[in-house]
Amino acid sequence: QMGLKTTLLGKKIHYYEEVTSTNSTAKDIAASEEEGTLVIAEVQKGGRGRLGREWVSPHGGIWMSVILKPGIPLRHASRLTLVAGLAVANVIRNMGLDARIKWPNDVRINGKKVCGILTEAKAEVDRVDYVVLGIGINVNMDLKDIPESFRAGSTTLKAELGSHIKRVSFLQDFLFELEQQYILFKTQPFSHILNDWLALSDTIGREVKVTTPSRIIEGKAVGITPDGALVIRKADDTKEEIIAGRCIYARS
Ligand code: BT5
Repeated sequence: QMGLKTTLLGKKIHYYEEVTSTNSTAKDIAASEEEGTLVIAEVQKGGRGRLGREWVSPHGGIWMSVILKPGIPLRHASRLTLVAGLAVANVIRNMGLDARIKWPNDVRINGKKVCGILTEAKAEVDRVDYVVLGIGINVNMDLKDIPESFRAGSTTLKAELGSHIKRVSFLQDFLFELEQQYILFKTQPFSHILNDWLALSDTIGREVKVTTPSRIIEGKAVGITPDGALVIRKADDTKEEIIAGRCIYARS
């Protein structure tokens, strides 16, 4: 009924007017669902970012979670964040907007965040049972729908394009693109996706400050490891790899 162009993603869709978090709902049902099942909601009351941060999710956005069962080692799960970021950036670029990816999980237009990705996985020993890929895209909201404290750093597709977006056709295009990237992820060396990701990322070459729960690392982002960790060259010329953290550009 959605006219999807995919064979795997969205074969089954759980649609809600309102949930706490589509990622939480998806995790609750993931064990008994097939790969590709989607949870999508009009509004999230407790949308989550990483490390307990809030994700504002009013009417007009696309708040969704995809259940995947790639059978990969847990240490590779964060690669799917990059896969999803690449798919989002590609679809937005096809609309004529200059979407860029900020490591690890933001898609931005003109330096403003339009999408965030939250990847959560459950693993038995080292194999993932499932991965829940949570994707939030600011589509048709007005900037005033975003609370003032987040507004400066955020944007929406409507604000950038100057017109209303048809969410269903956007979702069809996005799921198609995500499925293509996911197939490449499963069949090709990850370096292929990483190369495409690097071409759209604006993080490498920047002076950055990355915050993790235990420390802050400052330096120049000089590369990305095969697993998607950010490589930072610090002032003392030593290098450090960070698999997860919040990245701030020193000058943006
Ligand atoms: C993220 O976290 O960017 C991951 C967001 C994932 C959201 C999706 S929606 C569907 C699924 N269900 C969920 O509950 N979550 C996922 P992080 O990198 O930690 O960034 C969070 C920060 O982004 C916040 O601290 C704010 O500064 C900012 N922010 C919050 N809401 C925003 C919005 N709608 N647009 C732009 N920025 C926002």
